[in-house]
Amino acid sequence: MEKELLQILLERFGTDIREASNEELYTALLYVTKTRLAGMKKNEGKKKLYYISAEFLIGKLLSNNLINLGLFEETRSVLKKYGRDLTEIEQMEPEPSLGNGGLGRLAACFLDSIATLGLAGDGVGLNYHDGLFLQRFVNCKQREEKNPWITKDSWLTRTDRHYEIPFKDFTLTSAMYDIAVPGFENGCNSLHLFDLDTVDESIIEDGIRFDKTDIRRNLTLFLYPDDSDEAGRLLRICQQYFMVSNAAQLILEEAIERGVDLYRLHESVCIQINDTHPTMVIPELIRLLKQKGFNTDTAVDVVRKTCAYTNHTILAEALEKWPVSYLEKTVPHLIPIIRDLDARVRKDYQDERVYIIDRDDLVHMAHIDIHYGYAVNGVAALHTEILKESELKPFYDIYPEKFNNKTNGITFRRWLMHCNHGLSEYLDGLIGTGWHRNAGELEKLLAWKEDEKVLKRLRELKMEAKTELKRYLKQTQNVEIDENSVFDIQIKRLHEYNRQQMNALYAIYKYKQIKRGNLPVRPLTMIFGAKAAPAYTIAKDIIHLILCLQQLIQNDPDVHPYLNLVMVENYNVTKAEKLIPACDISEQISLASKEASGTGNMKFMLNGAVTLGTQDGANVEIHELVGDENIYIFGKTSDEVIELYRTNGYSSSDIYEKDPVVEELVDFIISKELIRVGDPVNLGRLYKEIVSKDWFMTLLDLKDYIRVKEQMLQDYEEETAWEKKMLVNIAKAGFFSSDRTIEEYNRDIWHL
Ligand code: 26Q
Repeated sequence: MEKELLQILLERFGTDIREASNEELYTALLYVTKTRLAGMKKNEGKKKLYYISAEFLIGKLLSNNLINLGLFEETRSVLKKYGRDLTEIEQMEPEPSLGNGGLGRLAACFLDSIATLGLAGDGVGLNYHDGLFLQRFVNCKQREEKNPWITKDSWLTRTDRHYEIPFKDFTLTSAMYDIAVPGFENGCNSLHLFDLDTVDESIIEDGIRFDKTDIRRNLTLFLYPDDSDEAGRLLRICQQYFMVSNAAQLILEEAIERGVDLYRLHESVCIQINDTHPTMVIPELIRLLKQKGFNTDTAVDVVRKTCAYTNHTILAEALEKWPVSYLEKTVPHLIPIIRDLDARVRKDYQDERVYIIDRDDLVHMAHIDIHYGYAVNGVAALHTEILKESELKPFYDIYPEKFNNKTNGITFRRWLMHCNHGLSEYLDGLIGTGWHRNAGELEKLLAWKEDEKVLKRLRELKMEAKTELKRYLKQTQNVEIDENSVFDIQIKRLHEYNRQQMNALYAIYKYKQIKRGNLPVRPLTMIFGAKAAPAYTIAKDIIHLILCLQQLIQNDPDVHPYLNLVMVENYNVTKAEKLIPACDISEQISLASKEASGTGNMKFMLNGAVTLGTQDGANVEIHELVGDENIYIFGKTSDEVIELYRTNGYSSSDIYEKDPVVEELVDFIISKELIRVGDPVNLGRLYKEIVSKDWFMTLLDLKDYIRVKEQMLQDYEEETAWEKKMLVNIAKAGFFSSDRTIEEYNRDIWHL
């Protein structure tokens, strides 16, 4: 490593390790690492997986690649020898902005595990130039800015694969870029990202506005362009079709190169459809096979045996339905195929609920996946049960054999080895390094459950991570936090079902308690991180509430010594890596039945935080693993919630009117104290929404939430008992390794 690094620094910058700037050192390390990656053995096998996804939230790659290449320690010590610090250097790397939340981060963890297990499996997606917007806070409001992340020297490698992608009025020529995906001490796969040479960033006006109709120039600019108007929705369809037509052409071309008989494609290829965004790959593959001489029956049959679908949500607004007229305006050549797929369904089943095209001429993308794929999976046990028993019941009745659960997982390489060196190295010393590959070995830690020294060391390591976060927030956002306070963290997409508003109401509760002289024994630091979709008004109002509370609390000398509230700007993977190791209380408070799985919950537990959560998604499985002692559960169950929806039995105004405690907290949203710092329009709208609608039932669980959180803060003071909870959470996290998840996908679905 040292020789290569010195050589590149000399050739490119005429400098050496001691004298180079951090930026020059980063670039040189990028080059050395890329060269090593290029020389790695490729994972191969008779059958190859293609994981198609609109998002790959891969995070920064330098450290992770070094870890997986087995070069991390060496690099760190070479740099140290010259007085340089890898942590500072990796800050120079821009974070790829190719995802939004859980689904995209899951895809990234899966790529790591697929490569680590030595399986042949590539990711396929889009090379968004600006990805998800960059979030700024101005006057307590979110402002969206463009987020260019692709620099001259990057992990992307341009390939010479190009495909012609036909749209209604024009044909576009794609270009494929690759990012290497090294397994942990194993072979390498690729992430293929498709792009257009004609994309033109200069069409972006102020903020993130641009001409949505200029497809040639805008196609791969942004992830999730605003689709509140028709032009935005047509652009989304064009993006999706561009992604899957490229994927389908790549898959067939590679199969032919490997000498595969296309009539037996399913024996050599498997396609995983990550949510409904890549669904059009099904009709597109059928179209391409027909062009190659297949009759329709055979094409449908082969494609059905090749594709599998993962569902990540039951939220109605996320289940994609496209009007036939939109497809007519963008990809009319798919319409006869989709109509044919619908006709086949109608012939076999006389149940409107399972049709592909409904009576309003809407194409239900998930229905295509379920009828014309061979497997359907949910992402946590509870979620899969809900799919089978309610959301997708009519399909489960037809195809019980297709449905299966694959509880999500996370890669421990990034979410412990990379993000928490202190804890990771301590575990190595205590239980050996076997857990790096075999996460179940973390259970060995249980042998130390009664060992005072080990328990104290866990607390010290948490304190070190908290101190590091304090330093980072001071440096990046100029906020002060107290490392001796309890760190209570909620980081995830801003959505009403995640109920950040409930956490904000807790902050109001605490604020009022302190004002009344009920002072906590230890200060509390509440940390939020979240982006709101640009067109999601209420989500932005919730951000406004949180930022107003932050100002109010930080400027109140009575309150600030006991309570602090910080919203981290532009929450992303890099920030998650700083926040998660430092967390004491992990907030997982979605309305039961709404969070398909959650994966942040797993990352926190692995780093010794204790969960405060509802009986939702993977929280249920965490609860089963750690037991009642080591998790704090509150709120209504998913059965109770589903029943309330079914009977229309929830009324937030009832609770608000009957319960003076709830009323007082909610009223504070429009109090003169808050209006003084905030905008009455946003606060008034949010107040009204909660009192008169509250679709995600915040007020239903509010009091139970406050009660359990108070209990948790009290228990935090029982030092040894709390340390044991930390230890058990770490020890039991092994099940949530994405290596386990991928082994299950391979065993039950892919058969690579
Ligand atoms: C749909 C239609 C129009 C515009 C956008 C969308 C859209 C975009 C993104 C719909 C859904 C998403 C993302 C969903 C997502 O991230 N789901 C999360 O997936 C995780 C991995 O399985 C789970 O852990 C989370 O519970 C789930 O919320």
